[in-house]
Amino acid sequence: MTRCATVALVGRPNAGKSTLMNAILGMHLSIVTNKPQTTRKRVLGIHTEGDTQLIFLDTPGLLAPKYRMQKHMMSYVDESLDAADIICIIVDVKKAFERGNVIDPMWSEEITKRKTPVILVLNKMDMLGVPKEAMVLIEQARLSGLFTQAIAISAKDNSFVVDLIAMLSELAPENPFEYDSEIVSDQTERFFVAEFIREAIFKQFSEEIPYAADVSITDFKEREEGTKGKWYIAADIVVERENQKAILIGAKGSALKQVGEASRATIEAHLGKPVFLELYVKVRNDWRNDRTQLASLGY
Ligand SMILES: Nc1nc2c(ncn2[C@@H]2O[C@H](COP(=O)(O)OP(=O)(O)O)[C@@H](O)[C@H]2O)c(=O)[nH]1
Ligand SMILES: [Mg+2]
Repeated sequence: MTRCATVALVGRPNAGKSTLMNAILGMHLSIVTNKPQTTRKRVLGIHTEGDTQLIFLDTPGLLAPKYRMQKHMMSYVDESLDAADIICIIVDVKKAFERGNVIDPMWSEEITKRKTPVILVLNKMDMLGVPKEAMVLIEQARLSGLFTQAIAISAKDNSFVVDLIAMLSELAPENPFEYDSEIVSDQTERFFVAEFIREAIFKQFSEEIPYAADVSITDFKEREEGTKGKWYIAADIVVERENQKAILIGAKGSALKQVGEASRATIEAHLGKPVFLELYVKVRNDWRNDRTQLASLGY
């Protein structure tokens, strides 16, 4: 008998959804930065252990959409919630404690309208000076009747993550595996490469640039094992305005070079191959609201 469940990871921006996904998978699959709205698409990660397969869907943080792009982001959340056998609501425990309420209108309606079991995951326990403070929130969660289970973890420190996995495994329905047990994701290398470049941009620039930028892989040539040639990858970094392009490129190309170096390191670690990476910056006026541009960027 095997068990298999699709698990949606949802919650506000910056709650630690992608960090948790990576902690569960034991690898850097979903990009993480200290800025909200880093994750823009659905990222699928598969955890297979013994006779249980858990298929995680990491999602963009819940928000009221202002751009067409953000509408797409929220549709990935909806689709993931619809596909889920189990929903994990990830909450920043410190923020919930400061707010004095663990129930958040941002997601409470979404989850009550579904019959799917819901686990409340209080994350960032390492940030709570007094861990007991979380008890109040767990009690609130219990009284609300909204959750099947509640658990307090730290995704960053990988504490109680195995307990969450055990909790999910117990709730997983009896099903055949959906994926081969060796597979970690069904998404393409191209997708992850574009994500790693975006991650480097998020880390390197402050406020405006990360949100105005996206990445499109224009060339991806795998080279045979044993040949000296590196894999060749070319990508366009799309921004909204000329001045953003100038900032991204920097004096004598120094900023873009830094993006290239940082992302190449992550890409090489992910692919396990040496890579020749070429980056170009393109201006695409108002792409975040443009249906055609969004489609070409995979939204
Ligand atoms: N202290 C602490 N920080 C965390 C924890 N989990 C995530 N973070 C940080 O919170 C920020 C947002 O994390 P991320 O996984 O991108 O959040 P997401 O937007 O929900 O996917 C990053 O700076 C993470 O390093 C945690 O358990 N403890
Ligand atoms: Mg994320």
